[in-house]
Amino acid sequence: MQIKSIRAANISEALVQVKKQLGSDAIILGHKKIDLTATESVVEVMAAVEHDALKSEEVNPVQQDIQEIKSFLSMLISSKDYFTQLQVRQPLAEVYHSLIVRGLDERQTYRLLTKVLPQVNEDTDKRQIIECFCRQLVDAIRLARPFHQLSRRNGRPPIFTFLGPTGVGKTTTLAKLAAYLKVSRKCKIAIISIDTYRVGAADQLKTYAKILNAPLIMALNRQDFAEARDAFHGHDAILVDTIGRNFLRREYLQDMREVFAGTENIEHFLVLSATAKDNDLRQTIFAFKEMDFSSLIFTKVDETVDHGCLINQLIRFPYPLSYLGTGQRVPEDIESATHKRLLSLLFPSSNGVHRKDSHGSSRRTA
Ligand SMILES: Nc1nc2c(ncn2[C@@H]2O[C@H](COP(=O)(O)OP(=O)(O)O)[C@@H](O)[C@H]2O)c(=O)[nH]1
Ligand SMILES: [Mg+2]
Repeated sequence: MQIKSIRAANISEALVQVKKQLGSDAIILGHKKIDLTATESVVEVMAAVEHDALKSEEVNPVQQDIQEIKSFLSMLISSKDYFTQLQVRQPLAEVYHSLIVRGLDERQTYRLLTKVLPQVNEDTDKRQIIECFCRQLVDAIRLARPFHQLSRRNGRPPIFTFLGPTGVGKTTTLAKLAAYLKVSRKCKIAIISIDTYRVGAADQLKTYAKILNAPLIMALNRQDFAEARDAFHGHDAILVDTIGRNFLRREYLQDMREVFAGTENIEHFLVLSATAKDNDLRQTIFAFKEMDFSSLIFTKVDETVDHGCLINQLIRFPYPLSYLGTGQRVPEDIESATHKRLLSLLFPSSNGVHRKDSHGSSRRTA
């Protein structure tokens, strides 16, 4: 909280100043008249403004919740008939409930199932409904192939950054993908580690860089980063690790934006853990929106049996998915995301569904 005393000739002028200097959210704590001379006096207003970054970040997801509830309600009201059908048609209701049990968001599931309804009649069985649902899911989920073409722009190599909360697997994922680029794609890669908070936790990355025989520069600020980037000008791709901080603190994202400002040919990955809670994932993606990241990477897919939360983010947000981290081993445990794989996470034992989705992979966006 910032507290400020503002003096003016009269109270209304003082209030104008408060608004100007502290914004319209300022609260007035009190005011008094101060005599300067026997004939001259001023009014002093004491005002305060809340400067807690966390608080202002929290507002958005709450507003988003309200927005979602509103639109869910209006959707229910406007599609009452569909909802009745959903309830009375036994196989449809069963599919709906089995998806909710797997952690899929009720509103999104309902939305996708209503699209399935026109294709459902009395003879449609559960398996056919699931197949229709999967086609809707495939249409709704975008995939990305960020390394499909490693093009230089204005003579500069592409830069890929790994952003995200602490401990999700940013460094591990970077190492896995660095190995892929180096070994399978025969690329000359370089690594930069950004540590604006001077946490100094780079031993793990140093070890990986050494094994891969890739140069590594530690950058503490924007200037360091610009110098490192220029030094690696001749490489095919630059991978950038970041030391995570609580992403809800506005400074973290501000620092990152500042470090990368003006950098050409840069793509950001937002790395998330498949073990995180639905609401936390949603808030994280929401908070990172301002970084304009180009795709999501989900790690720790092997550490949960409930992959609904992962799927929820892909149908809730327009961001494509590029990779799935499937274990701790470097470099083996990483997969390019495919629709087939995503569907197998949601329907682990229904084989028919997987075959059906093989068309889905044509939606790759590289
Ligand atoms: N099971 C599993 N563990 C992972 C995966 N990716 C990373 N980890 C582990 O998660 C922990 C944190 O990883 P790290 O790369 O240091 O996270 P960072 O803080 O985001 O850089 C380490 O123990 C990794 O081995 C994954 O896909 N599956
Ligand atoms: Mg790390």
